[in-house]
Amino acid sequence: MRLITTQLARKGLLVLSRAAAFPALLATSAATWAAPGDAVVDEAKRWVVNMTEGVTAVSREIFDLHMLIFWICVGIAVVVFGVMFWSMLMHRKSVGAKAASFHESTMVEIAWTVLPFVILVLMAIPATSSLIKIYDTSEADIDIKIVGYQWKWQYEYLGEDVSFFSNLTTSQDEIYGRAPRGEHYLLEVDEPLVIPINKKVRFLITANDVLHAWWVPALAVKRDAIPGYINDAWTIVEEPGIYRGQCAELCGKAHGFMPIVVHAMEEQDYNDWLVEKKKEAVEIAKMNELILPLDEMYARGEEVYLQSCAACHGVDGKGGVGPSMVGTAITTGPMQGHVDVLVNGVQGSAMQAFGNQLSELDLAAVVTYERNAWGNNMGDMVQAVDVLNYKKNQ
Ligand code: HEC
Ligand SMILES: [Cu+2]
Repeated sequence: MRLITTQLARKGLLVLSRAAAFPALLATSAATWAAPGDAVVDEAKRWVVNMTEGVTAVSREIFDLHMLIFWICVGIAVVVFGVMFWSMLMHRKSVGAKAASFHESTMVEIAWTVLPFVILVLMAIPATSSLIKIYDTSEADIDIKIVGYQWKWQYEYLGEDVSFFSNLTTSQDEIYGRAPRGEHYLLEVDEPLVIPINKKVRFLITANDVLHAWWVPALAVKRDAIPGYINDAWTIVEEPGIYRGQCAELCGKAHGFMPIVVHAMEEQDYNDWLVEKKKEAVEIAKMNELILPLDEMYARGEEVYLQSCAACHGVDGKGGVGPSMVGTAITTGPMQGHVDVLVNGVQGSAMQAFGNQLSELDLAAVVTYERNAWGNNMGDMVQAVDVLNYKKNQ
C-alpha cells in the first residue's frame, strides 16, 4: 500500500507539473512579447513582461486563464515554500528540535496525491472550455484561405474572386544596417490582410512548400500551415486597427522576413475595399493587353525583381540562395526557356512557379528586366500577351 501511494504521489506531482505547463502552452498562442496590435499597445510597450490581452473575446479569455493559472501557481508556491521555510526555521537543531522518527505516512501520501489531482481537475475545467471556443470555427461570415510560401503569405477571399500576396516591405538597407530601422521594422507588408470588425472571420490555413505558421498575437490566432492539410482558426475583432504578427514556424532562410499585417476596419470600409480590389483585378487583366516600351517594362521589372526575387538572387543579381542571374544560359538564352522558368519554376528547388503569383504583365516585366540588367544587355523584351500565350499553349 505504501509503495503504491508513493508511486501515485510521484505521478501526481508529475501530472501537476505537466498541468502547469499546459496553460503556458495555451498562452503561447495568445502570446506575449512579440508584436501586439498598434491600436492596443504602442511599440514602446513591446517588451513588457506579461502577455498582452489582445483585442478579441478569445484572446482576453486566454489572458484571463493565463492569469488564473498564474495565481494558482503563486498560491501553491506560497504554501509549499511557506511550510518549508517555516519548518526549517522553527525546527532547526540550534533551538533543540528533535527529528521525528516516523516513516512513510499514509495520510500524507494520500493527501499529496489527491490534492494535486483536484487542483489539476479544477484547472482543466476553464482550460477545456476555452479550448472548445478556440476551435469552434462554425458559422463564419467570411472565409479567407491563407497560404504560406517561402517567404510570403497569400490571402484568398473565398467566393469573392479576390486574392493577393502580402510581401515584406522593409528595405534591404534597413535589414543590412545601411539605413536606420523604421518603427515597424520587419513587421510591415505591401498588402495587409483586410477584415471587417464584428464579423466572424474563418481562416483556412495551409502552405505551398514547407511548414509555416500564421500567428497574430493580438487576435490570439496561431495555427500551423502545412502543405496538403488545411487547418482552421477564427476571430472576431472588435476594434478597428492594425495588428501585426509573424510566421512562427522556422521555414528557411527568410523565415524572419514574412510578417503578417491584419487591418481590421468598419464593415462599410471593408466593403468599399473589396469593391476596389475587384476593380483592381479587372484593371490588371486589362493591363495584360498593354504593349509597353522597353524602358517602362524594365522599370516595372526592376520593382517586381526587388520585391519578389532579390531575396534569393541578390539585389545585384549575383545570387544568394538562388544562382546568379548574370550571363547565364537562361537569362541570356532563348526567351522561351526564361519565361518557362518563371511560370513553372524549377521542380524540387527553391525556385517556385511564379505563374500564379505574379500578373502576366509583371512576369513579362521581370523577364525583360533580367535580360537587360547587370550587363546582360540582351536588348530584347517580352510582353504580357506573350506570357499569356505561353501559359495557354503549354
Ligand atoms: C526562394 C528563393 C527564390 C526566389 C524568391 C526566386 N528564385 Fe529564381 N531560383 C532559385 C533557385 C534555387 C534557382 C535554381 C534552380 C535550379 O536550377 O535548381 C533559381 C533559378 C532561377 C532562374 C534560372 C537560373 C539559371 O540561369 O539557371 C531564373 C531565370 C530565376 N530563378 C529567376 C527568378 C525570378 C525572376 C524571380 C522573381 C520573380 C525568382 N527567380 C525568385 C531561387 C529563387
Ligand atoms: Cu514561414
